Amino acid sequence: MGGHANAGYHPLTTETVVQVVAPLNHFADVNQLEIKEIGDGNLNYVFHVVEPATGKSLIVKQALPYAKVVGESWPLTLDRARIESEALRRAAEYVPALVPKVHHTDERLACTVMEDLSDHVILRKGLIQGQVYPKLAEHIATFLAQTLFHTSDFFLSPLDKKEQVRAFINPELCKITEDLVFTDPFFNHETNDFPKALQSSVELLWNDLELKRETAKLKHAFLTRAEALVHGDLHTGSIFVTTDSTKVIDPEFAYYGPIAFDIGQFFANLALNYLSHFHHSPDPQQRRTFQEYLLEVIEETWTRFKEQFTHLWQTKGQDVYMRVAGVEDDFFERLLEDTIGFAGCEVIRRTIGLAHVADLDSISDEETQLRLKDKALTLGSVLIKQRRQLTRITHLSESIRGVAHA
Ligand code: SR1
Ligand code: MG
Repeated sequence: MGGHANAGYHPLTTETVVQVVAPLNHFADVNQLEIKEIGDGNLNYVFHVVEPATGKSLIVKQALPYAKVVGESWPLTLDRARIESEALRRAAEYVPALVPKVHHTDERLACTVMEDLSDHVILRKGLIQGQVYPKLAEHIATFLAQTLFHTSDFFLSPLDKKEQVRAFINPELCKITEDLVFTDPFFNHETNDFPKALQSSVELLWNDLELKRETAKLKHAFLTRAEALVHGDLHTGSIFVTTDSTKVIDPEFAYYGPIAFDIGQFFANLALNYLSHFHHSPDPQQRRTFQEYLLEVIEETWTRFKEQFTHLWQTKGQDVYMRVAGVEDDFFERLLEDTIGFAGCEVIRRTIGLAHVADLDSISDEETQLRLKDKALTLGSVLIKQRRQLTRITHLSESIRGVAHA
């Protein structure tokens, strides 16, 4: 259960991290390292280890036996370090350029030593600043198509697939998502966090029976549909970027779940960024251009994902039904519907749940922040309830545009 440390586990400090990196022979002189704790996430320590003389560097990420964002009162399994490191290695089999290289895993200390990506920025930060990343859609589409296809029953034998399901059982991290994404925001729960002035909109949502019935279906899919090894937390804070490089990080929530969940989370975070540009881009022309760019990323990601997944389906598909006319169309039809539904849940939880996004929370003007959060709730609700009518990816863009500019 959560919180129980492995024998020999101890939280690392800037003084003791050297014991982890020394045996790797990566640095010329481990007595000359500069080490800083730079973790700004919710759950882990992240140490940046640099050797100034050679310019070499590494990241040491260690799981704590509790959620850092809440404190020691929220125990959390250290097994998530193993899950993260194995998920990164699994992804590297298909998309080595799109994940950080793992140098070493220490199960006793629940830590992973990996490539330093300090020359990249967190995508969320870049997007808030209005930066355009021309390769983003292509890279994320590739990441999604390759990792999801190759870990699914479309590619693996049923026996191998079930071995993988077993290896990636991640009940405690899944429970966080079940609660924080699919349950708490839809009820009057103590983990929720929203401004008082949003109370009436939130109560409308809590009293919306149709919304709850539809969200229940999406939660059930998350609980039961072991389709592929999903990243499980693919928001824009889990992606590092430069103009021509993209690296997906932090798959500690990875488990066998619905393929649509990763795609939906990515789209939701782009939609939240879209809304936030009513504040972050005061110039109307610049704002319009940037917001349209975000919708292009959504559309291009879906189109490229579908193309690549289709190619893999046709060239590497293992199941006999994959060659039956119409099966592939049925798959993509349901995938888009679920993607839009999961995106709606993510938009709502990032607005009124426990874990928010800087895109909206960094807006200093309270009235603007409130207005945009209200729009986010409307958008989330529309996506969940109308997902069956949104049968093309352009319908998703139109919904975002429509709610944002209403
Ligand atoms: C207590 S963890 C809160 C959130 O942070 C992670 O990145 C996940 O998104 C989780 O829901
Ligand atoms: Mg994370």
